[in-house]
Amino acid sequence: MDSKQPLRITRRRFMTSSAAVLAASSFAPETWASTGQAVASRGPFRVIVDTDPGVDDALALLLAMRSPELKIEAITPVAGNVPLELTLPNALRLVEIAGRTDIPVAAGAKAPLVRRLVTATYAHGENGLGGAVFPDPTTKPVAEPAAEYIRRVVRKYPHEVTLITLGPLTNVAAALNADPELAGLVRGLTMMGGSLSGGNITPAAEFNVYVDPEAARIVFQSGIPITMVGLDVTRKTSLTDEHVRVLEAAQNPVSQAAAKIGRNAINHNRERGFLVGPNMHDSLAVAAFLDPTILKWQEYYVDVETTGELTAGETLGYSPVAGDLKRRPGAEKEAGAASMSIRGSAPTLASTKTSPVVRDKYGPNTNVGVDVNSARFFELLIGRLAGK
Ligand SMILES: [Ca+2]
Repeated sequence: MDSKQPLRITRRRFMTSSAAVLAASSFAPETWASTGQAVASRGPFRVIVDTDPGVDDALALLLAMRSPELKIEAITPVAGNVPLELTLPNALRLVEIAGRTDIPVAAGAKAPLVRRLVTATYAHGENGLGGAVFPDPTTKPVAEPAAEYIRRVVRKYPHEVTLITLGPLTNVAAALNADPELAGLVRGLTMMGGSLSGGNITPAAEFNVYVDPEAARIVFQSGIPITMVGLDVTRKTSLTDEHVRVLEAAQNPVSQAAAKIGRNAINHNRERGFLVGPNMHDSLAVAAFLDPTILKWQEYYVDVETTGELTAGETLGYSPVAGDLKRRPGAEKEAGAASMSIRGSAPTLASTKTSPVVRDKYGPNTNVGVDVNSARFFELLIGRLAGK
C-alpha cells in the first residue's frame, strides 16, 4: 500500500458514523454515563461478525446471537486462534447451540495475506474452545467464501452494515482488496484488536493484529470509521468463578454452553499460573457496539507496524492530545495540532525515502477504548447469556 496516498476518511464521515457518534457522546469529562440506557431500544443494526473461535469468541458470538439489537447477516470464521479447520466447525457449533442456524456461516481465509499462520492453541486449547467438547455440527457453511459474502452483503445494504471483527482482519482486507469502493459503503467497523499499551503475544503486538498486520493496515487505512477495543480495555475484564456460577444456575442451552467454556477457560488459566481469570476480549468488542457507554473513548490516528523484525503488528495511536504530543485541553483544534504530521522512523541511507513524514496531516481514523466499566460489561454479558 502506498503510504503517501491521501487518507480517504473525512472527519465528517468519521464523526457521523453511528459508532463514532455514540462513542463520542462518552468522550466528555464526566466519568461513566450512568444512564442505564435501555440498549434494547436501539437498532436493529445489520452486522457481520468475523471471528476465530476461540474461547472468548465463543462467548462473544453467543452474546451477539442473544442480542435483539443485532441483525446478524453472517458469521465469517477466519484462521487465527486455531486453524480454519477448527474455527469453522466451532462457529457452526455455536449457531446450533444458540438455535440460530438461520444465520449464514461463510468460511474465510485459511492463512494471513502474506504470512504463515501463527495460532494461539496455548491459550485456547487444541480444539479452540479451551477443551470444552460439543457435538459435531450438522449445519453446513454457505458455498460462498467469506470475503465474497461480506462484499455482497455490504453492497446489498450500502451504509447499513457494521463489521464486528474478533479475529485477524484477513477476511475483511480480502473483501476490501477485491472491491475498492467497498470501504465507502461500510457503516463502521468495531474490532477486538490492537493496543496502545503493549501487546500480549509480543511486547509490541496484540494477537489479532500480530497474526495479520498487513490486513490490519489495509483496514485502518481504508477510510472505514473504526472503533478499536484493544488490550488497553480488554485486560481490565476477567471472567470469575462467580460469573460461571450464575451461568451454570441458568437453565438454558446458551448459558450451559457458556458456563462449560468459561469453566474450562478459568481452569486452564489457573493451570498456566495466571492469578486472574481469562480476559473477555471479544465479548467486550460486541458489548462496546451494543452499549458504547460501557467504555471511555478517545480518538486517534492509528497505524500498524508491518516491517519490524520484533514489532510487526504493533498499533500506534497518534493524537494531538496524548502522550508527548499532548496539548492543553481545547488546543487540539489550533494551528499546531492541525498541522501535526504523522511521523514514522528515520529513513535509512539505503532507502529512497528522504523524510520520516508518513502523512502530512493528522486526522483521526479510530475511536479507541481507553477505559471500561468492567462491572457494567459483565452485567450485560452474563445477563444476556443467562437470560431466558
Ligand atoms: Ca478472537
